[in-house]
Amino acid sequence: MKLYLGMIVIGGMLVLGACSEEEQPIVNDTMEEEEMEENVVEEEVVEETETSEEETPEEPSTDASEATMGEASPLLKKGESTSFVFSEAGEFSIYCEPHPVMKMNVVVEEGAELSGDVSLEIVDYEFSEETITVAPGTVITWTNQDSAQHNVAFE
Ligand SMILES: [Cu+2]
Repeated sequence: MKLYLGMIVIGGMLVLGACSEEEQPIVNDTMEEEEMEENVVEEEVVEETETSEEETPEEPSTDASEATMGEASPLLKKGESTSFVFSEAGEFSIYCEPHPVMKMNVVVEEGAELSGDVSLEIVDYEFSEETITVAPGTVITWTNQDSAQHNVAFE
């Protein structure tokens, strides 16, 4: 009799285990991706940072606008990015509109080592490079890794 009860208990645990495993994918399917991302931002889940980093490198050069004085990107939420093309040689002072203390410089110079697509980050209220020298035609993409919103603005 004891053995029989034991079997029932084990059987019940197996069924429960199977159910809880099945429930997770169903919940994920019904939640829209946008809602999930918003939840992540609000809850500030540290583990999810890796996921947003993986999503980052997606065709940086497609919607890049020309780097021009007075130009500014929209505010970037965590994980969002913005790209600018630096076609003209010269020096560009960049800052963040909500936090003007955040500054960096882009020097565009013929023959510079960096060219093509360059990725920078905005982390802990700082641009990941203070000064960066790139060749004309370089596309720089900034990705915000902070929960606070930042942008990329040209003086
Ligand atoms: Cu900022």
